[in-house]
Amino acid sequence: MFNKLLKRMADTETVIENNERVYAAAAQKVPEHIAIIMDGNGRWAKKRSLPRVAGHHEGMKTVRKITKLANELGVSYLTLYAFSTENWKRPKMEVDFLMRLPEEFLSVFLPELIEENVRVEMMGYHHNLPAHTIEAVRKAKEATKDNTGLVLNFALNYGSRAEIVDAVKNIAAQVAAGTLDISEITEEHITTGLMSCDMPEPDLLIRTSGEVRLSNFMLWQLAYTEFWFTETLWPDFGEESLLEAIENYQKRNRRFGGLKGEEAN
Ligand code: V07
Repeated sequence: MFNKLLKRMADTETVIENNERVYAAAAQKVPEHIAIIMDGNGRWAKKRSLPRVAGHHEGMKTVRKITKLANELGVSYLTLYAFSTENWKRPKMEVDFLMRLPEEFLSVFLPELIEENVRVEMMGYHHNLPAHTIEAVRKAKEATKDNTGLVLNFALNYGSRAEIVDAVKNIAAQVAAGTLDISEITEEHITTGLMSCDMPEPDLLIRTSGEVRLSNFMLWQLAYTEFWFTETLWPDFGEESLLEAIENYQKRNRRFGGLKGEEAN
């Protein structure tokens, strides 16, 4: 009885402490666009002698928590790397399971996303994706299209080099057609040819689980982004973890190649 009361007090303290951190973080410059490579779901499961898919399923709950907090903090765009074009190489059973997750996630959480004014988007290639997966995402996009809060952008069957090649092909076609001169080609032509063309570039990239690489994720868009790598596995990445990443981001002095703050004097 006494132990339970103590636990309850400790939990309440954590909630109060987190609320204070949310309030303080929201009062400063919050990253407008956060992109996350959600790694470590398989390892989380392995540590518990569970099948890898149990880790993916647990990771879905983290998506819910992090979306909610990002929205509360006033983040405008949250891009989550859910499935890469390289992930098709995984065992068929695992791929089939992953392709069911968008439906499962949305069947449980879509009402909540609507309630929270979140807009669902997807970035990635439709080809190869099962019809049921595309249909689930299409419905969610449709149901949330007029929402004005956080944009929750799932990178699904996404590969950065492929999208850059596509943007280049589009430019080449315009040159071949005589509607664009080579001398007129700018960065803007590439940027507008990417699937993220309607979003600002990410201000903060987070990768969980201790891997320190980009794995073909938003290579062009991350040119000036601040990086945050953490050993924490995605299913363990809680409110405190996102707050820690944002607090660290807020301490940094972004220069975009120029001079700002201290060194400018
Ligand atoms: C996936 C859960 C999170 C950890 C990373 C891998 C497993 C949510 C979605 C999703 C995608 C589109 C959508 C709504 C939800 C998802 C896949 C994997 C393939 F419109 N989580 N999650 N999709 N994982």
